Amino acid sequence: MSAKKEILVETDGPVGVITLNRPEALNALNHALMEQLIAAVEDFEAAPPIRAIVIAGSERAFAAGADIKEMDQATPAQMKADPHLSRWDRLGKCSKPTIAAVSGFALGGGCELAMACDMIVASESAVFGQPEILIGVIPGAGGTQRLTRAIGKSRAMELVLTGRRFTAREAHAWGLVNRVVPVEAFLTEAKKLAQEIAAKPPIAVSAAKDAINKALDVDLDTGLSLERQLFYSLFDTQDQKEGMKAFIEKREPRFVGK
Ligand code: DAK
Repeated sequence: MSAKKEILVETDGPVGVITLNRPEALNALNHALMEQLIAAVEDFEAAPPIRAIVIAGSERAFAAGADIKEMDQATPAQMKADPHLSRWDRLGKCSKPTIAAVSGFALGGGCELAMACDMIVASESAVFGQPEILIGVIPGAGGTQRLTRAIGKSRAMELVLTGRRFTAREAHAWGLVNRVVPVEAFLTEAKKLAQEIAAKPPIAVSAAKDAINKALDVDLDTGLSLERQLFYSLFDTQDQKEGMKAFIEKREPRFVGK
């Protein structure tokens, strides 16, 4: 493992911020970076005061993909056996809300990393794409699945089969990106959204996230049933009692996360 810090980690009140930090390689997602990134996500997930997580790149690059120089000579068996690859699935399973702050290149694994987050705030200069076809492969970290779910089959098919890049505006029009903001504002806007969500009752936030994610995977009846179970379970929380009491008393609620 590289001793170098491939990411920077900071907190801003209840928001954990992870910044990818390999500028020399446009934040290409090598093993060391992915290991550090997932460790940081797990730390934030385990820390009660942290209620939302922002994953950011630089202005020039969110991430230009998995590190091609680490895999160009690999065999199928080596790729399959690589213990680092399981880390790619971990982010999507994080129970706390995650927001990708994307500027510049979000290509290949970079686009997949952004899509594994719950929401994407993009700068006007953000460029998305799944260019794997141009180097002889296909997306391997969720690109064919998450992109298709987000923007529909025809568009995903064209983008993955041609490797064509697409802009933040296109991504926004297609529903992949929550909002497009001026370059200088992409990180602050992502943090602002994270702060807004972090102020909400965290058990309800986590339940809502779980239910929405399931909506993409299960049939409607199963989804409705899951939603109902989660809804009922929240009546066991102090925050539900406080939220409804505060409404009746015409005051702001004070959520405690219990
Ligand atoms: N890997 C390694 N190095 C990269 C890189 C990458 N993906 N992208 C850029 N770099 C490095 C360049 O090699 C260069 O390094 P030096 O030559 O200076 O040492 C430096 O970053 C600056 O890049 P450029 O000189 O190329 O900069 P330009 O502005 O001219 O071009 C670019 C920027 C982003 C258009 C270009 O760098 C580019 O096309 N990059 C590659 C984009 C790409 O093909 N990405 C997809 C990679 S495949 C999986 C998990 C993940 C994946 C698959 C499976 N499992 C869990 C199973 C993911 C796969 C991929 O992402």
